[in-house]
Amino acid sequence: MAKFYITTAIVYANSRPHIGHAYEIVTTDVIARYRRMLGDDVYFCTGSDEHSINVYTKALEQGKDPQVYCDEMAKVYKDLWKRYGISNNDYVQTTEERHKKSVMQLFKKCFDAGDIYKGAYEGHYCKSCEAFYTEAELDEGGICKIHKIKADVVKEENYFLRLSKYQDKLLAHIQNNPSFLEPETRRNEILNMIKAGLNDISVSRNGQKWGIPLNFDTDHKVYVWFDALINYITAVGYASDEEKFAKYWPADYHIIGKDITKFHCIIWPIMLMSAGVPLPKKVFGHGFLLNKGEKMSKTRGNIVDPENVINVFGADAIRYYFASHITNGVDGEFSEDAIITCFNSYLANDLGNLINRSITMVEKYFEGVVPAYTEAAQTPRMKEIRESIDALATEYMKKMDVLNMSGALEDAWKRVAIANKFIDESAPWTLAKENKTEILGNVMYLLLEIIRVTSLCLIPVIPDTAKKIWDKLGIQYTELLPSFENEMKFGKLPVGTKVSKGEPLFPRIVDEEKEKEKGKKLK
Ligand code: ME8
Repeated sequence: MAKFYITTAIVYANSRPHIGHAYEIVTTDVIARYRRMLGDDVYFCTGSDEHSINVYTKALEQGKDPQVYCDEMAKVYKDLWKRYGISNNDYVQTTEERHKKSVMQLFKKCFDAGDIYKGAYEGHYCKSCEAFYTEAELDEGGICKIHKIKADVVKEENYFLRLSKYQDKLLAHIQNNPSFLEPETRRNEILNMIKAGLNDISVSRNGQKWGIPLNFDTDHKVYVWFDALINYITAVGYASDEEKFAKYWPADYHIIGKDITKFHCIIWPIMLMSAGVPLPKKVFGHGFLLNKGEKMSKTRGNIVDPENVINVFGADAIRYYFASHITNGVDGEFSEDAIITCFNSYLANDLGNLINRSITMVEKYFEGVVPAYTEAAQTPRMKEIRESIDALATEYMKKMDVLNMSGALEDAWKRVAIANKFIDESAPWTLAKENKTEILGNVMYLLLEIIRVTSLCLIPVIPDTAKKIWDKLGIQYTELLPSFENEMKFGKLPVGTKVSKGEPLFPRIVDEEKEKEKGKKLK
């Protein structure tokens, strides 16, 4: 059993959930569930980034104790992720004791290695990015390029980490390990940054009230990014559980947004190199969800609330949309119209209708009992379809293995399209009239097999619905299929099984606004 450790970024605790957070955690969940399905020992972790000064300020504004506020916000996220069907094994809050211990240990290792020194910082600091910037990195007038706010001018005595010392080593690592940082565009950005030269960075802030104090100089708090990145090792037992740490570290995947690649691919690996901890195997910087082509931001007032979205559409529609309609690695579009169209056409029409029509016919022509497939009645077209079923597992896994979920689902949907077309091509109603029972049995068996293999491909994406499909097919599966490739082979559906149509799985989503508009036009 291989271990597989996967993480998302940890969210700033002062912000309410954002649809971009939901996108990141859903796509990570799909990968985690995929690996679990294949039998890996998966550890999937997410969490809250709580030592930002913005968290402290927000808590005080609301008249709350910062820790109480952090716990409340963590609960908001945990409850929401449950509704999204997220299967994380752990949730790290950076104010937890286990995390403080882990931060202190890593800080000390870097210090003992001679890589942390006291110096004076004079420059800019964007509160929203929680990042230090040189003037050249900001827009004119010292404006942060990301948040469009004026960065603070800071003059502080801080502790610095020697990024410069590790510049060549990091460059060589990324050049020699192309899979360390994906996709390619992110990799090139980071390689260029390293080649341009790395400056040492502050890893402590002086005189702040909130954060983890340095135990040898308590006026200083650990810089929030240095603190937050360490969550990835805290979760698997760094400084608290050696056995667990040896088992799960290094992480197989850090899934993060493209805006924070620099922290994960420059600062984080150097912290680990300095402390003598192995580097994660891969950092994947996904794209951003845009709202009708525009970046979502507070100033534009176009941030989509994932709580509203799940209230309206339910988890299946959103999970399927994220996995199938957004190409991992590039920016994607989020709109309610796109979700409705995707759900209605891919799930309700393509798959839902296929299931309904096929089972209705098996009930009508074979009293609901799965008929035998006979070689004698096999036509060349049937043979082709059989072969395309057999080829699906390899195609699907090849894409899932490189995080191309949309490609993997596209391959499955090609089979769904084949099946829908095959109903019309083979006209089962005529075969029934002409008493061509063997041929009709083969047609039905092929349709049911396509439904079955599609449901297996859906285990990581919409697991509860995959189970409902098995109920309709009268078969028992689990989400754990170490022999996935074998189960995907044509012919695994037992002959004689009783199918049942039951309730439709994907009732079409009606866009009430549009229906009203149509009504108006008709009048
Ligand atoms: O950056 N589309 O937290 P965060 C897709 N605490 N993803 C988006 C997005 C969008 N529109 N907006 C944000 C932080 N994200 C730090 C991380 S990790 C040690 C510390 C993604 O709450 C973003 O890229 O601002 C990041 O990966 C995650 O949401 C959390 O963002």
